[in-house]
Amino acid sequence: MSEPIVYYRPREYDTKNFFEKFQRISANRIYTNKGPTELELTEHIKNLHGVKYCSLVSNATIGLQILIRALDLKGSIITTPFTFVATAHAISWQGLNPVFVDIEETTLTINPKLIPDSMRSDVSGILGVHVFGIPCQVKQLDEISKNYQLKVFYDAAHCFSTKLNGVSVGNFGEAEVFSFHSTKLFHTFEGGAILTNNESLYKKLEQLKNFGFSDMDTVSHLGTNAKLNEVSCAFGLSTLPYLSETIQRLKQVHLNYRKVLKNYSWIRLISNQLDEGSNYQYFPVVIDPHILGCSRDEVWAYLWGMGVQTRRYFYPSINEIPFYSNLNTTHITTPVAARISRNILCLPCYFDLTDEQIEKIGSTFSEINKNSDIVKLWVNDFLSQSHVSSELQVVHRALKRVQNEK
Ligand code: T4K
Repeated sequence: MSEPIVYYRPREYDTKNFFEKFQRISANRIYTNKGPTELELTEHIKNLHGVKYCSLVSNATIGLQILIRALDLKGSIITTPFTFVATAHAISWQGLNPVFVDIEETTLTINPKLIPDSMRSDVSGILGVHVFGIPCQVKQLDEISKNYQLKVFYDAAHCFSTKLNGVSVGNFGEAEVFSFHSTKLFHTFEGGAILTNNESLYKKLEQLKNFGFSDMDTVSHLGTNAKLNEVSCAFGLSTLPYLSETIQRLKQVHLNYRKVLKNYSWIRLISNQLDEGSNYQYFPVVIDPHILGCSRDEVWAYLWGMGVQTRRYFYPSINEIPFYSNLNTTHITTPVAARISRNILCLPCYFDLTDEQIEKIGSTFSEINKNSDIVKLWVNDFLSQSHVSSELQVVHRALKRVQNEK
C-alpha cells in the first residue's frame, strides 16, 4: 500500500534564515526574558493584526490562564463545549467553573441567543472560541457582556492572520489568545500570544507571565512563568515571510476539496470557511449518518484503513468528558454540540498536501458514497482482528471501546 496521507505535517522552511537568527542569539547570549528577538516578533505580530499590544507566551493554554487572572475573573465563565479541551482546562485550572452553552449550527461557535437562559449570579465572563478560525458572533457577545457587566474574551488559537469584516481577530473583546503550537498555521514549536488594545491589561499580563514582577525585585502579583524563549521567537520570525504563500496554498486546498466533495448530500461543508479573511487552516466536514447509512466513526476508521488520516476534532463535546460531566455544575443541555461532535471530521489540510492526494481523498469518499455497505463490512472485519498495524491501533481501540459500551 502507498504511504498514508497524514492528518497534518508542518511546512518545511529554508533553515538559513533561522540559523542566522540563532547565531545572533548565540552571540548575544540572551536566550529569554524580553530579548531582542521577542521584541522583534512582538512588533511584527502587532502590525500584522493591527493591534496595540501583544504579549508572547509559552503556549495558548497558559495564555488563557493568565488572561483569566489578569481580568480578575471569579466564579463561573460561560464558554462553548465544542472546542479543544485546553479551553475548559484553562478555566478550571484557575479554580473557576465553565458553564457550557450550546453552539450555532452554522458557525459552530457559542450561540449568543442561549446565553441569557444560562446566566447565573456568579458568572463573571464569557470565553468565546473562534473554532477552526470561524469568528464568533462578536457583536452580539459584546452586547450581552455590556448588559450583564461581564468581560468577554476569546480563544483565538486557530486565528493567526484571520479577519472578520476587515478587522483582524486580536481586536475583539478584552483580549484574544493565539496558539503558536507546531500544528498551527504560524508556529514557534510551542508558543502563543495574547493580543489586546488595553494598555493596563497588557502591562498586567507582562507581569503575570514573569512571576508577577513589576520591577527587578518587586513582586506585585501571584505570577507564573509563561515566557516565550528567543529561539522559538527566531523560528517564528524566520517563517513570517512565507505566511501569505502558505495561506494561498491552503485556500487552493479548500477549493479543491470543495470540488471533489460537492456532490454528496451526506456531507456538509462548513461554508464560512471560504469567507474573505479566513486563514484556511482547517477543513472540517459534518457527516449525516442517517443519509449515508453509517456513522462518522465508521467513516473515520475506514478512511484511516484506506490510508487517509483524519481527526475527530472536537470529540467528545467537552461537557461529555467524565471530568466535566461529573462536575455537574450545570444542567444546561447542548444538543447541537453533542451532535456536531459525533458527526464532524477534520480532513488533512496543510501546505504540502498535493492535488493528487486530495484527488485520492475524493475518490475514497466517492467509494463510500457509492456503497456505504463496504464501510460497514470493512469495519466489522477490522474489529474482528486481534492484531492491527501500529498506525491503526488508536482507531481500533476507540472503536472497540464503543463496541464494548453498547
Ligand atoms: N484552544 C484551542 C481551540 C486549541 O485548538 C488549542 C490547541 C488550544 C486552545 C491550546 O493551544 P496550545 O496550548 O497547544 O498552544 C493538537 C495540538 O497539540 C493542540 O495545540 C491543538 N489545539 C489541537 C487541536 O491539536 P493533538 O494531540 O491532536 O495533536 P497531535 O500531536 O496528535 O498532532 C496532530 C498531527 O500533527 C499528526 O498528524 C502529527 C502532526 N504533527 C504534530 C506535531 C506536534 C507533526 O507533524 N509535527 C509536530 O510537531 O493536539
